[in-house]
Amino acid sequence: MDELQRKIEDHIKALSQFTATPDEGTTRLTYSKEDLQARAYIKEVMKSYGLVVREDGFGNIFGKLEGELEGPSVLIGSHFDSVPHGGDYDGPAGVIAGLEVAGLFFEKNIKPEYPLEVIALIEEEGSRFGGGLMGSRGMTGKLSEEDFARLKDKGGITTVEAMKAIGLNPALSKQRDPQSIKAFLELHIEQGPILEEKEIKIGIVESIVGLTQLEVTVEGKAGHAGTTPMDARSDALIAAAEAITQLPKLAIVEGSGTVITVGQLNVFPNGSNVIPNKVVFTIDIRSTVEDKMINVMEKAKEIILSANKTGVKTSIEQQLYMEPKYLNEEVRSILKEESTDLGIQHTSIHSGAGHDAMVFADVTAAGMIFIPSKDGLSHCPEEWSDAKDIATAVRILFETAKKLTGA
Ligand code: HGY
Ligand code: MN
Ligand code: MN
Ligand code: MN
Repeated sequence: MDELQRKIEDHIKALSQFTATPDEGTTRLTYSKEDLQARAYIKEVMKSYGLVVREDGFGNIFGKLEGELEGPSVLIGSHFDSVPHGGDYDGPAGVIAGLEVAGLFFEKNIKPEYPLEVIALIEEEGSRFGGGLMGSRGMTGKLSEEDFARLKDKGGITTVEAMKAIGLNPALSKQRDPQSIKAFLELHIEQGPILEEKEIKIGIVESIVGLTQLEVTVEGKAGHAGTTPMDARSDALIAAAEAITQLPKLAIVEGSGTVITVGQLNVFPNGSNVIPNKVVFTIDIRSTVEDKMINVMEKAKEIILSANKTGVKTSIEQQLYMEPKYLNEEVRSILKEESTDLGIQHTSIHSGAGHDAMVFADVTAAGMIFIPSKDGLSHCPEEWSDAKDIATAVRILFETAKKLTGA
């Protein structure tokens, strides 16, 4: 195993310890104790590579290698939060790749013309505050300071309170000046089966699926499970269930490339002998075609609102809306060229997962590469990718970063 691969293995092992659910996958929620542990580790590695470390008002971490010029910077990294009981690679693989690209600049004592900034982004998954892509949306002005400060987790704790609780400075950071960003590069695991099936190690991401997230609240009336006649109930869970079971066919009729998922459902008061008076659930809708995504979203809203006639009250909050994105042509061709130069077989690929790169694509030249996911699995403890493939990606990103920073 070469030195680079060994370092990558060490980083993966180190970060994998920072989980709230040891032995049951990685659960690292934003501004949690586990976030703080991962944050400290990432900053340590940044400092060991001579990077100037700072955090913005959202808690995104930056490790900057100064250039001959003040800016704009080439950003390289990914997110370091996780889904509940997720894997060790979704996000961290990209942060680690960014760190090790900076490590190669450091080892070879390369001084770029434009600065290189390794970036570790917060709350991409939305597991704590809902919606997701929070760190990148905050940086690019897609999430206003007020909206950011208003966000609450399931326990009613706001972002600002949660930041303070772990000693982060909750000074709400303004959107970063887009002029200060020259490009954004991200390595990510594919989270699907294509690269593994094709036996190709590198995917150059061409497009990213559009995605929208809704949070639905259904309010009924609590009551005694034993003494309340069936015709005298307004049961929030039954109403929610009747609506939810109608959702999958909305995506199925749109054909492949359009999907809908209800991943989170909370029942209140959640007593086995109490008629539920409130249910809160999420709807995640994705499509490669924006019109189809909108179509499914509108029909889902109709179904939810039609539940009102059964004596419950429903409300819908849009937590995220991202249209499908094409990534930057020029960066894509550099990634292809550098892969070819290094003799690495690669293929163009579409992403069915959302990523921070799709947010940065609105303000700068964004590029993304994938490595294979074992059995195409992700968002589960079985998620695994080969450190050897991360090392290969680092080599491609190093050459690309040199080109983009004018090194
Ligand atoms: O949900 C997604 O596509 C990403 O993993 N946040
Ligand atoms: Mn991810
Ligand atoms: Mn993910
Ligand atoms: Mn070259």
